[in-house]
Amino acid sequence: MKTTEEWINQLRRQLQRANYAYYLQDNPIMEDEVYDRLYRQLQALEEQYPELITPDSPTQRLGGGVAEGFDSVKHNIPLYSLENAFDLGELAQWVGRWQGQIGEQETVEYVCELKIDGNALALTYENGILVRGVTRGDGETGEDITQNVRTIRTIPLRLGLENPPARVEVRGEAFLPHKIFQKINQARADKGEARFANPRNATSGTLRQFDSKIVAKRQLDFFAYTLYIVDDNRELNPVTQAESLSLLEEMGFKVNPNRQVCQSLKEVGDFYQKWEQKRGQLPYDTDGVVVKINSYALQEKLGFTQKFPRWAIAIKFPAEEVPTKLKEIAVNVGRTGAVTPLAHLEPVSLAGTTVQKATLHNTDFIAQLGVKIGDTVVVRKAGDIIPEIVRVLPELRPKSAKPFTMPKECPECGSRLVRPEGEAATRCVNVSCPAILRGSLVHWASRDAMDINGLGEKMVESLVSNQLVKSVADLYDLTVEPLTQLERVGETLATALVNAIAQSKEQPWPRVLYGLGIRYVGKVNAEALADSFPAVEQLANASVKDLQAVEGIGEEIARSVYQWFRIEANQALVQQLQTAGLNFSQETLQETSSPDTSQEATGKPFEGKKFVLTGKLESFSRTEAQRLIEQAGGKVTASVSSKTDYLLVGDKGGSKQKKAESLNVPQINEAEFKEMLWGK
Ligand code: 0OW
Repeated sequence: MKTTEEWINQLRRQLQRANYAYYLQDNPIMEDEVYDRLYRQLQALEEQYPELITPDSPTQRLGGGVAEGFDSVKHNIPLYSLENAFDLGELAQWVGRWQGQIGEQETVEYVCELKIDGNALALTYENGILVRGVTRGDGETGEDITQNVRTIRTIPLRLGLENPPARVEVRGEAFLPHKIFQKINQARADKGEARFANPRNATSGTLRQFDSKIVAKRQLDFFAYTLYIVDDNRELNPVTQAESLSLLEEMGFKVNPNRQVCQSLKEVGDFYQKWEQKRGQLPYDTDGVVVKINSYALQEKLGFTQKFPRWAIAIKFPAEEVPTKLKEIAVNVGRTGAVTPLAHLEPVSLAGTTVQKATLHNTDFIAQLGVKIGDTVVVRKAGDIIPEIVRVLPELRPKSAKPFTMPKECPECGSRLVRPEGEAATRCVNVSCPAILRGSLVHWASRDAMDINGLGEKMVESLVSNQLVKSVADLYDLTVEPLTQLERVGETLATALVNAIAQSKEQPWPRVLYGLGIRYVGKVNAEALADSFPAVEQLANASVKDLQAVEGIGEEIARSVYQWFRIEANQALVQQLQTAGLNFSQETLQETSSPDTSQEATGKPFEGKKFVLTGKLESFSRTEAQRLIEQAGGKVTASVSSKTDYLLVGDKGGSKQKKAESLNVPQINEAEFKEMLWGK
């Protein structure tokens, strides 16, 4: 029969193993409810026998009450900071500074570790039990936040060693993974609290919470990177940094796996460059690579300067956020007429590129930022490439700073700007505004629309500013001669461009529709609309309701299409383009003398057949059915039209059945579909 103590110890070991598997190996070994039941059993036993409670019991993670403050304590071993290098040249200089102190013949091995952008912590274990956790402070003294440190689940309360050394000092970085950071900020925003600027600030703000229950909820994480064994009979005696990192893992710590022993500076440089590119994929922030001489003997030989170890250095990644001066706010008129404020900045290097402009989105964003012309602002380059202004540094605001006011007239054509109610954007609505014209020409020629080579932004700019083109239709009246008058346009380029424009008349109706640039009508919607309305007249005469019946077309898009066709200038444009020979109707298959694609010719049961799917199918998903149809030579379109051959109806078919009935499109069920596909 087990004694109570044996039973309690067994429960503790089971729970500790479960915690390790769950938090450090992301590989749970028991269901949550099993863990909770064992946890409650342990709690009950410890309540009954409080004298049996030990500090490493899993029940002791969740600290006691709210601390009044934190004691300031002296580190047993100081926490050093790191000298910084900003590129590989400075790394070589670092080597040059200590190379003389070690024999030429000695081969130097390095350990490269990712520099986690969090908060350093100093942990002390006595006889394998965590007894203290301290913030870095100034390196000599820090704040005793033991009860908060105990809530960090990837910091073991007991070292996983059979007979642990008398004392062990561990250093590492507490941090918040991006996902957790975003959750914390969302929760704060929901409560109307200010967001943390970045995970590092959120980590230090959390570590210094007086209520450790809040800390526990924040789910901090921890990577260990330094181990000191303070013990006489040193069974464990790591002689390199690499060995210490492996030993820390054995003890039950999380050690960053993206580390590497390097035999040369070249390898160190490769490691740095690899992670400068890859770090964006990591679920936590890093701000560089820490390079350490691997051998402890060499570390001892080199020792420390006033502040840094001579045997370690941090090569920083280029900053993601930099301050710079906002010189001017100009406005840019986009293709749809939207007028967006654009910040002109003092050029600054940011993550490897020089940034001079950044979007300010709209006047609401400017108001929210509280930015003025002349301010110093912080620019960030998020994952995507467009730099963004994240905040103003008001303390650096010059007296000459002046507020931004949106112009009343369009800077391009002078017509009054409007701000449609309920919209954040201010816009120019003059369809012949050069900015709108430029935008519509670039869009018309773009890859997914008419795909006209040689008609990019530069050529468009020159055509418009030289008054050669006043609408998209004018493109089709261009001849070689006037083009050769343009700067840097010779006979060859002019001829190629005229031919490319002429060739674009072959593009099918869906591309022409997309090229018109109707608001909210993207590539997919254009295809769906062209499928449902195979000729422009049908589309132009369709009611909002008819338009909404098309798959994927909501009210907003339907209204935008309906209104577009009721604007004179647009109707005229369509006329001109039709006259120029552009396709404003979808050739139906039997009308064209297409190559013999009959079933006999290709042996595919659905060759040349057009299907529309509706309702849930029993034996296939939508995509599987679509693939089967395409493999059998058929095509699947979004909505029923007069050219649809079959409507495949799953359960609870929808509005498409009515449409099919009205257009006499045959409807088949799943069984019939299988029969057609595979015979009896
Ligand atoms: N942030 C880190 C990190 C690391 C110590 C030991 C010798 C000098 C610094 O990932 N991987 N390794 C060390 O090594 N320090 C690190 O961070 C330091 C702690 C304090 C200042 C830096 O953030």
